[in-house]
Amino acid sequence: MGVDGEDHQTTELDMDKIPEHVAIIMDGNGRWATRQHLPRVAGHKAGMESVKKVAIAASDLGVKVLTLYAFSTENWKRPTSEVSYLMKLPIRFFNTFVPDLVAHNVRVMVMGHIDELPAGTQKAVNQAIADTKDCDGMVLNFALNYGGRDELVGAVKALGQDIQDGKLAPESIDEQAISAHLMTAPLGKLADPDLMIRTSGEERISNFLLWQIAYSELVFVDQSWPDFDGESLKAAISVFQHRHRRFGGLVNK
Ligand code: V07
Repeated sequence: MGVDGEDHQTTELDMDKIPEHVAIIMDGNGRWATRQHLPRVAGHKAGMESVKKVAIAASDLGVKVLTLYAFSTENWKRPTSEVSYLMKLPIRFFNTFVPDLVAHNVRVMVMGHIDELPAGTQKAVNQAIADTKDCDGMVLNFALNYGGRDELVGAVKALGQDIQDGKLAPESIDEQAISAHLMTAPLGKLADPDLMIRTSGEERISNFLLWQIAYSELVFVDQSWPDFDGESLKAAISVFQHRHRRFGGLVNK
């Protein structure tokens, strides 16, 4: 409770030090639901509402890329009923939220193996991408059927193929060549998150972005994803702003 008697926080941010790329592991939807005796899918539904709120809040703060871990390559191991519910969320998201995104000039991008998703889900994802393609504000980048190690396997395969085809010499493989073969390559100089947030108290990366977080600030928050809102995002950005970034002592971006 603040001195003004209102039950809200007001985090003061340095608007000149807003992280350009924020990545979030949206954990705790199932636990949030179970805690209130609801089925796990109710947590995923509530989680989607958080996606909408947090995306607009990030865009309003001037974040340039917001990457959200929506579905991992390991999530297929969950019960079939939960997986099929999750697979419908991009459709629901598309039907209810794309006009709002366009109004906020937000562009949807997706990284991951979209080709392995149900046809209707692929269609909704591609529609969201197509309908927002002219937006030049924040990029809302969904990691969908994505795995960090799988992404690196793909990059190594592509580099190996380039060598076999005589297009690349092994000695010319450098960090830039690897980055160029990752799923974040379309983000260009914004490919690496400045800030990675994980909700729900777990302090792990769980095969989300691996290469790209080499110098990211990691912020773990106890709130479940359905409870995370614009104010929570500001609080995490405030933590980020109080860290001293050293980039391995090499550069000072
Ligand atoms: C999903 C809601 C957020 C909490 C975590 C899991 C459940 C948005 C999307 C989405 C993905 C691609 C796209 C448009 C929307 C989504 C899945 C799960 C599988 F183009 N939320 N959300 N996709 N959850």
